[in-house]
Amino acid sequence: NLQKTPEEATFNLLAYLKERQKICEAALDKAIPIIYPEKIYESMRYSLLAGGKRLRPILCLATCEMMGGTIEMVMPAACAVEMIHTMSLIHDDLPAMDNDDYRRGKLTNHKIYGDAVAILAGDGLLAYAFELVATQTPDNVPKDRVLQVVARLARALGAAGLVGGQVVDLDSEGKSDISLETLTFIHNHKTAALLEACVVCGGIIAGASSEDVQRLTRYSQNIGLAFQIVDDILDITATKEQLGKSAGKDLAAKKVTYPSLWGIEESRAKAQQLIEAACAELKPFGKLAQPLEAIAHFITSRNH
Ligand code: GRG
Repeated sequence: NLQKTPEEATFNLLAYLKERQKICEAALDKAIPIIYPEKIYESMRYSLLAGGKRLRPILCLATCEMMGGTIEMVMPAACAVEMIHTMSLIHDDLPAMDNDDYRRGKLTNHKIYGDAVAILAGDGLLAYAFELVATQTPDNVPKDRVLQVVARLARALGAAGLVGGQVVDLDSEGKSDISLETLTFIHNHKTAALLEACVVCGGIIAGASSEDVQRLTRYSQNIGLAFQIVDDILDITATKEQLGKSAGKDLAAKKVTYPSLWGIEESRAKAQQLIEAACAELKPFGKLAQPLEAIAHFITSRNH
């Protein structure tokens, strides 16, 4: 029984992730049935149920449980973060942005449904994410916590988060003189902001104190940056098939990345330092922090 794993001496992360992925997939599948007009629901479901590690909802669930909350309390918020993440991937893949043909090993949304429906599918997922949190979070979660979650999610994806990071990233395209500061701005906004919202919202739903929210913020900022450094390393070391990217698109050659600034070995060392700093923030939570600790280590050891 995976509910008991934080109390066990050894923690089986792979079994934990598999179980949590299953729970999340089932909730996402249930959240969006196909009704009229079918085309838009099919397009939303095509990307939402296309696989992926489900790291964001799992972080949200794990943090809520660590702070004494339940899966039922946090599931609408967990589904919402995966919907927001998926919409950002759909829009990121469009011809006007990264122009990618493949995502998660499948043709991108616009390749199947066309640009207009892909844009609308992203918009539909984004709107539904907020509707879900606002209307489906159970009544044992005080409404002020729900309001805080809505505000945190909105901030993480707007111009202060994903959108801001994407704009600077688009501006940087093809330039070889991007500074470390700009690169870090891009990743803090494009990647770390949503990961932070996943962790912090999980904590808020469980009623975390402001001191604990600060700890969770530092944990998630560290894993967010480590995640991106590892992503940059994988862009160089993993095969295109593993990454599910378009054939012939060599991102590592075009873009300034952490490995291009620091080299692969130093990038690995920095990612490791960030993970250790992240885990240090979890010390006060003792054994209950095992899942979040193991997820932090998984970020540096993953191969896709
Ligand atoms: C949010 C309104 C709004 C617009 C979106 C397009 C855009 C603005 C932002 C781009 C955000 C983006 C694509 C960031 C990259 C994030 C990232 C590291 C994706 C890969 O995440 P994984 O490895 O993927 O967790 P899986 O497939 O496992 O979920």
